[in-house]
Amino acid sequence: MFCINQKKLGLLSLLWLGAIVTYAQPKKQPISQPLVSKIYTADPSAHVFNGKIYIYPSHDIESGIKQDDNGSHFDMKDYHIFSMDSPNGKVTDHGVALDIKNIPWAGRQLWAPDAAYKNGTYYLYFPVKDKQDIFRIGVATSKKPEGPFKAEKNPIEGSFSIDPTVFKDTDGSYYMYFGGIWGGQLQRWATGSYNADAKLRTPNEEAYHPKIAKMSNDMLSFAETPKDIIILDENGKTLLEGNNDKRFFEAAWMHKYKGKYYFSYSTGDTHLICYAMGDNPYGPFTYKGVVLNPVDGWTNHHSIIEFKGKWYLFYHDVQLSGQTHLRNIKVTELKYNPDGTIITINPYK
Ligand code: FUB
Repeated sequence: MFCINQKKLGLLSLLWLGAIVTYAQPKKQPISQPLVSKIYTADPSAHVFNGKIYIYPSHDIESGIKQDDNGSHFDMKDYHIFSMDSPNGKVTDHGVALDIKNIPWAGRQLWAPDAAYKNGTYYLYFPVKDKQDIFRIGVATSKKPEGPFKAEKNPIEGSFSIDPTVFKDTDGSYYMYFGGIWGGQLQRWATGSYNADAKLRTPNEEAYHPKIAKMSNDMLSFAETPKDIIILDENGKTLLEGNNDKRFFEAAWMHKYKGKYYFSYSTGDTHLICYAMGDNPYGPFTYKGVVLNPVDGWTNHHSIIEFKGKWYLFYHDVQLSGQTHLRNIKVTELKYNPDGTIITINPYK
């Protein structure tokens, strides 16, 4: 005989309800799959060198360090470089290209890198904390895009904060864009010199400005003191800290499309990749919209390249691990509207 009391009936009803709700909400599907699954990778900076795509990502590891707002759990120690013949092609892991123990001035936390090529040499730019625990930007060189890279003895003079990206303009000039707030320490440089106790700005104050510096001919130093990049809203007003779904947080990237400059970046605590457009590499740039909606995991980071007439967005999420500090890189096609604005990408269907 099937016998059930009131309490059991209540519990059963709850289980049935749960099953119905789960069934009614199909699991969201990612629009693309991880490019690499043997190791964790993040912050993919992609470039086309010698007709191939090279990806310069962070190499995430389980450090055992507790998660905090300074990103201490991102305690990476080396870089691997990847290449592919096409965005859908086989991905080759070229192994360790640079190890933190071979960077003479480095302390800890090898974060998001980028690369550039000039006159027969490849340059790998990277942020890492120095031995005083201050983020600086370093450079390493190689004759091959995949490395191995040899680090310079000192960080780039006048560099600070994180997430360097080096853009080659059509006139052959190179510019570095960089910066990141919170754990990226940009707020500590607001007065022009380092202040470890600097407080974050309040919502009505101007947002922190990302930085730009033209590179010297040798690509190893800045040709000028870093300048502010100003991002304006649609009314021509500088974004405020309170506009945290639009203001710069970290992860700068620059690309040029039909003569316009596109400065794209992460909004950090609102997890978007946004972009702003301008008429020259220094800006000002006017906010235009969202490139990529939030991905699973706290951080959102990207790069944009053209390959054989199509445009691609490289990004990451945490599909393989489900953990914020163990990410995996991905790629998807990026499209423009006829007026040059970018069609927002949803990373899940
Ligand atoms: O990977 C470490 C940091 O997380 C990067 O430098 C940021 O852009 C964020 O993705």
